[in-house]
Amino acid sequence: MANAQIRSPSVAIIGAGMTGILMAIRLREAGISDITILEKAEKVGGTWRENTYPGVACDVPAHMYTYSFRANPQWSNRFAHGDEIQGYFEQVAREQGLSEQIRFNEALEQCHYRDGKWHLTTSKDAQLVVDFVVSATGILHHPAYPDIPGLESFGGDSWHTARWNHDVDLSGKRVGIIGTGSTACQVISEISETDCDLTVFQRTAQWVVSVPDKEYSEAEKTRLSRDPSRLALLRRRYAFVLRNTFSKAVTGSKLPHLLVSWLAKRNLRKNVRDPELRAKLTPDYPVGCKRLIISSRFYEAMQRDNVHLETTAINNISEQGVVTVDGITHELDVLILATGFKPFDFMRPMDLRGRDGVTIDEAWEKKVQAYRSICIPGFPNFFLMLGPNSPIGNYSVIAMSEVQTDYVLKLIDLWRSGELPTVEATEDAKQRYNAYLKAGMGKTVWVRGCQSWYLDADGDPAMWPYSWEQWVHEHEVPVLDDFVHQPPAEVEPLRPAA
Ligand code: NA7
Repeated sequence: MANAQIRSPSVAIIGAGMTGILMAIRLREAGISDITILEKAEKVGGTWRENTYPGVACDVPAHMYTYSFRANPQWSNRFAHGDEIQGYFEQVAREQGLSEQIRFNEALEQCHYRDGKWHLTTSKDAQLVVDFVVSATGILHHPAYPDIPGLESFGGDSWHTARWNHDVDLSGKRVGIIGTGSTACQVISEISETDCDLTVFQRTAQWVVSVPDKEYSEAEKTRLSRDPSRLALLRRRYAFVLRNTFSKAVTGSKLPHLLVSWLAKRNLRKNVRDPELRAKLTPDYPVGCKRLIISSRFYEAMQRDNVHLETTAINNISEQGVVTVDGITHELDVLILATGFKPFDFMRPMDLRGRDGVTIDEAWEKKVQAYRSICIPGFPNFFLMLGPNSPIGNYSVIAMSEVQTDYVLKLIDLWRSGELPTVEATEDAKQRYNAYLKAGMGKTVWVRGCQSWYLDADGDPAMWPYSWEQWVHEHEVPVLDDFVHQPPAEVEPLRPAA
């Protein structure tokens, strides 16, 4: 922006995952150097550091799942494996000299707004006072443990997929897995190839589209590194296909939905021959209502001799294993919980208080909402990255973070130039924005009769119901009228930047 800068901000970024790294890079490019990054763990990577289960991979093509400014011609596969993605983020952080700037093993515990500043207390009891806080804590970050009676009484080994226990060798063991979401499908595809005896406890069948993986040969990688335009073209092609198929299919476009539905149904028909198994694997809701599963291996895995599909509901868990409502105990040595995450927890349990000591729980008592997913009225100069109604789904979350990061930088620029005394969306703007979102929800597939992690407590999808293009367009220029303009009493008068 061309505005003269009269203030220079200090910024704390919470989390050194994909978004935190990106935000730090962009802030520095904008000439902001007073940046503190707090990371609760011992290394960067966020979700890719935490999810190390067998078969972990990104179901968005790797060349799209990269920062736009840091292409990677070296991806081994179309769908990159988790450890390779983790390596990519570590490398970017190293290249950018960020690793030295990140305060590892230091979580943010308290974050209070008073006297026009954010006052932070970390797990190491350190105190920080900053102008801006960016919460880059990720969406799928808090494991959801199932509320099944007797879970703690299980006598074997048990863990959530996001806390994989690598000390236990599954071979020769009776293994049970609860869940059939994207994570479970990857785990099942991988561990079914070992000699464990695997029982899959499915509560709801899933639609699966098969997109084959592909290994890039050394020659292809060399061609891609020598010719950046080839790499850029590959990225654009994937982005085009995803936007015009999966993304449109879920937000109400008929033709893309027909196409994706056809792909999912054909995959099931063609690849599961046994009619009884096929019936059990057939969902009773429209394709895309739950997050679509991308896998060319899942159905094959489900037909292996050592894999059993159990669709009778679970009654409880006993010391021996899983007890279904028909009274049968499925005896197990290992129980894996592929039961997903709590997507509405965001930065919690951090003690976050905005203006007048209002806690985030109070602000979100009725509903988890934000203005443009990012700004929460009453929480000035606080940005929630990938907040409620970000366009998550079958598209690259990195692309989303890049759009949101640019938008946040524009807001910070308005503060630097003095056009905004603080960056705080008005309550009215938040309500109008959420009414606009709600108006679009009716035509999306997420409200067509299924339960999923997309839905909040009121059954409203916390998703973006319009097109990707519209979302990008709406983040290009901040609407000044949507922000508080009267400097609150506690904000210091403007002073020139040092
Ligand atoms: P998901 O997609 O939330 O899947 C969780 C799975 O666990 C799903 O099949 C659930 O069945 C099942 N589940 C959860 N609780 C229970 C209980 N109590 N009993 C039986 N089954 C249960 O999580 P994932 O980790 O697979 O994927 C999350 C996202 O990560 C994914 O969408 C990608 O964006 C990456 P349900 O369908 O609710 O009946």
